[in-house]
Amino acid sequence: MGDGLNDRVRIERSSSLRRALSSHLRSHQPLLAAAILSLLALLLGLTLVSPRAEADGGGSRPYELAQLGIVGTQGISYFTDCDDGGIQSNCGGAPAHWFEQDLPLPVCTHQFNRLSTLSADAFRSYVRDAAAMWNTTDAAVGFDYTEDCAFGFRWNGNNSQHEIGFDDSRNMVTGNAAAISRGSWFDIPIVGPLIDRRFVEFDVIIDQTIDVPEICTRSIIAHELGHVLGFGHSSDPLDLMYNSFDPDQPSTCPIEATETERSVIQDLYGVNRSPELEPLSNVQINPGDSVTIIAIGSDPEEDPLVYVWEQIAGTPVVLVVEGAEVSFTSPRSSGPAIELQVTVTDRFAHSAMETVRVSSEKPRGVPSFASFRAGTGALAGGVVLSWTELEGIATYEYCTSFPFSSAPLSCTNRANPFGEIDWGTVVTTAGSANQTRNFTGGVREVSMSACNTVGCTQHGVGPLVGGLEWPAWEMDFDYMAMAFDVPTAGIKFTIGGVTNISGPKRRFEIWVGSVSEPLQERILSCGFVKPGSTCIGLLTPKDDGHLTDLTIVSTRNGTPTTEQQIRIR
Ligand SMILES: [Ca+2]
Ligand SMILES: [Ca+2]
Ligand SMILES: [Ca+2]
Ligand SMILES: [Zn+2]
Repeated sequence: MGDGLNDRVRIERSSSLRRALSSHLRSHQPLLAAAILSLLALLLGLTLVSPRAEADGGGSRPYELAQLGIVGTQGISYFTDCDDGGIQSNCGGAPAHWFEQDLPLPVCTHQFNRLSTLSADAFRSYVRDAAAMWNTTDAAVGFDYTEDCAFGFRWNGNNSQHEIGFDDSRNMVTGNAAAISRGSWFDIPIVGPLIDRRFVEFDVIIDQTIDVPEICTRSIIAHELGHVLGFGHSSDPLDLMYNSFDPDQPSTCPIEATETERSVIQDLYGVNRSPELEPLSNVQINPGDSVTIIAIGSDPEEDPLVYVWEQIAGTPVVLVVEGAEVSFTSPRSSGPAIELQVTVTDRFAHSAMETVRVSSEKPRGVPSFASFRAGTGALAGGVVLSWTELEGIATYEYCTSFPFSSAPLSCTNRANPFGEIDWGTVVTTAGSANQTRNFTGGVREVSMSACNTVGCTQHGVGPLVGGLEWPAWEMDFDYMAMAFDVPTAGIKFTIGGVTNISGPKRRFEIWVGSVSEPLQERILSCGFVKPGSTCIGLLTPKDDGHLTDLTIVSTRNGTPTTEQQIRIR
């Protein structure tokens, strides 16, 4: 039972400010020991109040930009401005920050006294995500989240470990507070006019009893890590560093720094962007092959880069890593694809990631026939037959066979799933202009298979295709005919097409019929087809007329009529 004042819980980020002289610095830290006289600590907290109250004068105010020498209009203070807790003599002025030799800043988590509603994995993943988010703000600062802390079981001040943990009997998070960040720094110089400030240690302490939506727990962690980098609070309710949020309104629980906050952190540390990795192409191998993969990373600042390789799928293999290069021997038997992930990290733990799939499986799927069209560019002067591309393919195999024969006549390897028609019927005699010539031969069936080093897919069928050249009448065209029937599904397609390769424009018509009576139904009149143009006629399952023969009829005044009759069923 609460205090009964209000049933609407509101969590407010406010702060309580304390000044503390460190009392037990370890002797093996000469730098800190020397600075003991000016080591300062500040707590910035998130306070849970019900109803909302300005109990401790909370609420941030915009800092005086002129004091900080920063150009801009951000209403965001620095941690050492102590804006939320009243004026204090040793606050304000040069903002505290981490020095480059402290970066990337190692932070770790303690699970002791963890919120009962939060799993250890979820806690770690929220911290991991928040640290990664700050690492993408393009500033010369970054977190190295090292998972659970190696030393101790709960957070402690002055232990040289930057810890994220939960409150306990020490009761550091008091009243209705949700979390606090406890930072310490020293002034440079220790005595005399302030020039700079260097953070020494930060601990984030989360109340062990808060009950807020997941997004707000994530927001609290991201917000507190913002303090760790040197932020105070923002006066803009949309900013991650705003000092209050309402757990009933998840929209008040941002988990990403805004553009304004990115620019403030870049002002404080300078700009440093993330490295990039060139995309890795998937690899096809034979079982038992040795494989070497090289990642190629680059960094806008030419920071030194560190590569980490990790296997994320497939039968475990032994990775031999040498910088950007990884080698392994694949299992002797074909199995699921091996997937590797490479992460490249710059000096501030900004990172980029790529994955690569190494497969010793035959490619899956079947190329399906896609188009019959006049070739252009380097393929001009003929017809291009194309099939769909499949993933992870090294080469395609284009085959021709006699109609209704499964035995290939010839097969050739291709880089792309394209084929052409390099045979045809050539009529060398002229004859008379008013004759009609019926052709029933000269077509071949074409098909396409996709291959990697392990094997090939089944052949994807294509149409029956052929060509006619009759130089005496300037005829030069290619044509196709195809039936695509799925009897079990009651599906029937009938397709015919023609491309006028180089002859003068001719009229073409596409007919269906039987062997003895080929011209029963005209499915398309193409009109004149110019050289380089294609005409395609199609009967869908909704249409009638799926007969056994398809005939391409061509006419032109003063030339013979031709009929290419093709049995398709
Ligand atoms: Ca600590
Ligand atoms: Ca407490
Ligand atoms: Ca960089
Ligand atoms: Zn705060």
